[in-house]
Amino acid sequence: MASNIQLDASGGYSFRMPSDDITVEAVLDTPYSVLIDENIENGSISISTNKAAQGSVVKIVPTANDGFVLEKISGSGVDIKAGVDALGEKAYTFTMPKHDVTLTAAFISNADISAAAPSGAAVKYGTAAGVYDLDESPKYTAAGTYTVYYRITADGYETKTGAAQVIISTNGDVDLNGVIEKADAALLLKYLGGTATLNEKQLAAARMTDSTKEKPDMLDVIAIIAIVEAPQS
Ligand SMILES: [Ca+2]
Repeated sequence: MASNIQLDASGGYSFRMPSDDITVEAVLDTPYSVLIDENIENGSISISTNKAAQGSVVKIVPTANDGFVLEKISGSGVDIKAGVDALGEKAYTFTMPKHDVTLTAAFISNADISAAAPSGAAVKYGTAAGVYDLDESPKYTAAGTYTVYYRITADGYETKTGAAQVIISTNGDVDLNGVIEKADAALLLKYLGGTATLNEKQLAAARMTDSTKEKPDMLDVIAIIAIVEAPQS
C-alpha cells in the first residue's frame, strides 16, 4: 500500500511511486438504496432521499388516501422512529444501515379506529364531541347514521381526537354476503315467487323502500337493481 499519498494544491492526490507494483484503493462512503414497496395500498409514502450513506438519517412522509389512516410503517432491518420534525409536522425517520432498505406501509380504513392507534396508546370513545367515556367503540344495529368520537393518547405523542361516521342501513344485501349485487335482487325475486325462504335479518335487509312494511315486495327488487346499476363513484 502506498503510504505517502499527499493532497496537492490543485485538490488532486499524488504519491511517490515506489520501486514495487502498488494498488491504489479509494474507500468511499457507499450510499445504499432506499426503496419503497410497490404494493402499498390506500396511501403512499415519500422519502427524503433514495440513496443514503450508512449513519445518515432518512425521513419518511406517509400520505393516506381519503377515508384511510396510517396503521404502520416498517422497513427491512431498520428501526423506524415516529417523532415531530423541526416544523412541528409528524415525521418518521430511521438511520441508514449498511445495506439497502425497502420501506412499506399499511393504511387502514378510518372506520376501524382502534386498530389505527400506535401500540401502547389508550383509545377512548364517545357518542358526543368532547365526551370520551367509553372503552370500546359503540356498536349499532338499528338502521341510521351515527357519529363516533374518539380520543387517542400515548406517551410522547400529542393527544389526537377525531370522529368517524358509522352508517347502518337496511341496504339490499339480501344474501348478507357484504355486497349488493344482482344476486340479491334475484334472491328476493325467488322469495316473492315462493321458491326461496329468507330469515328475519335477510327480510330486514330486503325492505329497502319502507322498513315498516311487513314483507319486502317488487319495489324493493327495483330499488336493489337501481343500486346495482348506479354508476360507481
Ligand atoms: Ca349480497
